[in-house]
Amino acid sequence: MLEPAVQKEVDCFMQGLRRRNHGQPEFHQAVQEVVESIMPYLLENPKYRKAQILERMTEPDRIITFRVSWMDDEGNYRVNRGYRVQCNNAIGPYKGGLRFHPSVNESILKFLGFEQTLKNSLTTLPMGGAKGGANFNPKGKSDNEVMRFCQSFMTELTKHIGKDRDVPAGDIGVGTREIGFLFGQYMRMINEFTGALTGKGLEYGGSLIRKEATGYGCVYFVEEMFERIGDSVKDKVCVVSGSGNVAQHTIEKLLHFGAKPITASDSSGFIHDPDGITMDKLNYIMDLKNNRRGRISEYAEKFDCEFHEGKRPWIVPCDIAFPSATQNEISAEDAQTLVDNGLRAVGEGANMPTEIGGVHIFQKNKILYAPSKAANAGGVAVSGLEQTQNAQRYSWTAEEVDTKLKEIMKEIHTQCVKYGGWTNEHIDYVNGANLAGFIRVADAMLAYGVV
Ligand code: NDP
Ligand code: 2IT
Repeated sequence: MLEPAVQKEVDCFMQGLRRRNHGQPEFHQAVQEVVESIMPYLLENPKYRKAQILERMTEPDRIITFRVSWMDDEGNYRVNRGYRVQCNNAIGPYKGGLRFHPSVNESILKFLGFEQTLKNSLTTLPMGGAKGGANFNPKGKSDNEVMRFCQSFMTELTKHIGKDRDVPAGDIGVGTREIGFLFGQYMRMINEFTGALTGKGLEYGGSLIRKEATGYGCVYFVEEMFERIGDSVKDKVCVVSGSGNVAQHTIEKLLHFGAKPITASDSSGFIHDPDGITMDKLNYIMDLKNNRRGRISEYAEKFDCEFHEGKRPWIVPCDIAFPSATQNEISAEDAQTLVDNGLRAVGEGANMPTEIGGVHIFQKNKILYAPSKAANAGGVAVSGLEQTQNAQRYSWTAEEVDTKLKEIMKEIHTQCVKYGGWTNEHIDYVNGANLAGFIRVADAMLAYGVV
């Protein structure tokens, strides 16, 4: 609970933000979570308020919107809306993923870009924050349709990106296949081979461990939280949502650590495998999702376990929850159910997967709660390492990249402990991540004066 005077300031700021950004609930939510964390610090340090840092940080540098016309396999004209929201480049060139999903709109991309700005700051690497994408649904589209869409999208996006300007990567619906098509078109347009995208294939400038980095990093972070209290993720029962890039590599790293993942999901429902998802079963999921682009329900048929149609996995008792699908997938009610069932920790692989009411429940119950901007920062961190390797025209081994990823996740944990332990004994990782991420960007903005 915030002090009444702090709450009043939060409410006042949020009222203005809502008025300026009408009808953008996801953006309001992301900002509110941060403002609740940092307002006590801002009140103690008036220089940030005098310089209107919060007002400026919540106003993206620019929002680019464009038409993406393409032709489907039947020869029909199709049109989608493309975006790039360049939020803040105070500490480095804009950096952040591209999302292709029918739900994509300005509110979602502004929330993701704002989160990305603070997340990238936490990595300690020189990266600003951005996010982009389109309301394009890759599901059911042929490879040729996806290629034509990507080429049309990149024909416009090329004008706004570059290795020292803005470096996009993948997110929901954008994986190695899409990055290949996008990078191919980018190179055609500028006639140079430069690392203006990350998440590239290994043959053309990609980094080892990038595809694994978000899920691996999330488990490394949760292990750090347990280690601090003399425990470990080993033998813990884990409930994972999603079955895409982040979920797959979270499950893989959990298996390396001797934990027991028992669920996976997609937008149709979740599978519950009480015997545990093994490495063989995970390989089946990877083939199902990455090659055959099938549905997770097929897992239940193949391995004879339950499929819960239209449901999320939070009703299954567990020690650790790893939401790894999308935003707002854990409601306050889900959070309470998890806590009532003995939850110890949460590692957010997805961006903002927990509604604010759920965040408060985790905080109140002193759950080891790793918020997304800390827990899933491993993905963009290895993207940063991919940029470094491209700039050096050199590639590091998987071991070298993995070691650096572990070091970065450890450092993020250290920063969260430093800034999240200033009010009481228990580490509030939400406050820690928000404050640590904010200060670096804010201090850079202060140095620039009125810009
Ligand atoms: P993928 O596209 O590889 O996988 C997304 C998964 O989430 C799929 O299983 C998908 O199911 C499911 N999903 C997507 N939207 C919904 C929805 N509205 N309701 C239920 N399930 C849904 O994406 P990623 O694994 O890359 O991304 C997952 C999350 O992790 C996102 O929040 C993303 O922003 C975040 N993230 C990703 C990073 C990365 O490096 N890729 C880095 C940091 C964060 P279906 O196939 O049925 O749509
Ligand atoms: O949300 C994220 O951090 C990402 N989708 C990864 C961004 C990146 O630039 O690698």
